Amino acid sequence: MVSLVANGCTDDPPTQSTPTVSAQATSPRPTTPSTTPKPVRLPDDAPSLSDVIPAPATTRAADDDNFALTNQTAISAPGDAEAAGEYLADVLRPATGFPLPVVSESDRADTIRLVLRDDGDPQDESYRLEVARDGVTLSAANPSGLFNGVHTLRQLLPADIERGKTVDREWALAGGVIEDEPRFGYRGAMLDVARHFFGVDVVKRYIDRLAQYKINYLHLHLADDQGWRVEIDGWPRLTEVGARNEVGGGKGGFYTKQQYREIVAYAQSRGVTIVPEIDMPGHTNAALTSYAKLNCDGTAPPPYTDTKVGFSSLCIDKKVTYDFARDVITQVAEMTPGPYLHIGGDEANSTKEADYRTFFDKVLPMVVDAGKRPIGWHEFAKANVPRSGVVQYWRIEAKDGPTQRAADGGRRVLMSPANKTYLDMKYEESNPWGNSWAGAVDVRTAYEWDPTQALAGVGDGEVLGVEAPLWTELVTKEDEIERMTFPRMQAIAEVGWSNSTEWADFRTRLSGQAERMTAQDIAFHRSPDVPWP
Ligand code: IFG
Repeated sequence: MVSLVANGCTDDPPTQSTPTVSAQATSPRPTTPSTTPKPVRLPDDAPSLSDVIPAPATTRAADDDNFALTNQTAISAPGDAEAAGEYLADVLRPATGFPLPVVSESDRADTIRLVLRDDGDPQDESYRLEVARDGVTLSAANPSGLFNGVHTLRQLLPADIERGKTVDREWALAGGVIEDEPRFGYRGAMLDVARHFFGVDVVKRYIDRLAQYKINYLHLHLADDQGWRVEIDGWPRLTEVGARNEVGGGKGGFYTKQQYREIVAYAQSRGVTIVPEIDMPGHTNAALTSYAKLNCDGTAPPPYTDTKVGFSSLCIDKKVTYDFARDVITQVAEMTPGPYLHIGGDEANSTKEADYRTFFDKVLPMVVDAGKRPIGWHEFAKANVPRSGVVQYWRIEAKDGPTQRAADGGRRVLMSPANKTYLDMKYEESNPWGNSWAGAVDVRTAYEWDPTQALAGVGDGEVLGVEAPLWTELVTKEDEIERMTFPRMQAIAEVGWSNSTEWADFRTRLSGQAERMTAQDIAFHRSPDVPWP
């Protein structure tokens, strides 16, 4: 924290000169100026409160109460508000070139105040953002609410704010009040780093781009038939051998424990929680090719770089399988501060039904013992999922008995119906790229659905939220991640956050995001169903 030093600063409205900001503690500046700051003209390209995606719960504009962001502006973010304050500074500094010190208190008029109320339900993500001529106040019950308010504040600045380099111009925020809270607590994305590996920098950029739309969970699919992507002590061949490939025979790769921790910490600094997935007992050829002893016949299969599914299984009857599972679960959990650990469970077509249940009866307690809530693809609902468990529904049918029964027994359901949320699907049939087994998923399809109406017997009380998975059999480069993700991610983000979803309004607001995405170098898909500028 630096404190703002009163060196020659006057109480007049902020000037353009850069104030001297020093780290010495000094007496706080004189109290707020006696005169009310002059009205601030809003730049033509400054968004209005109703342009925000996802749509806030309530917005009240105050046209003559705009706030000027200048090189005198400070961010006050005491105590647990500091992380969100630092994130706000990270967002604002590059394009403005302003120092924007993050201080513990400031009585200046031109301050952006982040205020934590202590009234709360730790799950409460709501926030109140008031923008006025004499200052901005963002208040929330929890840091998560402050992060949500910062994501909104970011969108109230002109798209130039996303340029990543200094733009010499006027910066101002439209005056008014936004009171907002999410419909669902879990609004997620998934990146499959097993089929094709993507390094730390790509994942960090993905996190930054997702966070701006209040996506608050990133599920990393860390292991599959084609690759094992995270270091596990005591099992070095998982990465020495299991990480050497990817679909198409590329060089693969993996995260050291340090790199995994770096991703987790970066996500936290943007208000995003990482959900690691180790898919078992199917989708395990990378582990099986790394350790012959994990195979029932003691023979390691060759590495696999094609795109079939359902052919691999851990050996259910061998003790070593459970030593392996325990070590992996324990070590991944230890590196993951978030509440969830995803245990996979999908397409175990080479595991007998009884063995499948035996496997999860032994392994699910390991996840709980590691202090995590287990998430599994919905097939694992056939096993004894603990009440803390989450069933992730991913198919296209409107009914699934085991999922419904699990929900009836108190488990939450994470909705990822492939025909609405799978980002590996083509947007339009005519796209030469993308999968099509779940049908084309264009922006309108990703937008016009209700997660509490999609699965029989899984309604409001059972749905934890939504998640949009990006499987990467066909995704090899970062610009393909961008194309498949944006702009469908904005649709999923609004389905997860907002109560009312009105396509005609959304598509107009979405077209307004083009300049922001371009400023962030996001190679988004210019969906024909959106009126792009
Ligand atoms: N199903 C498989 C994924 C991936 C996907 C591609 C799940 C849960 C098809 N499992 O979706 O590994 O191959 O669309």
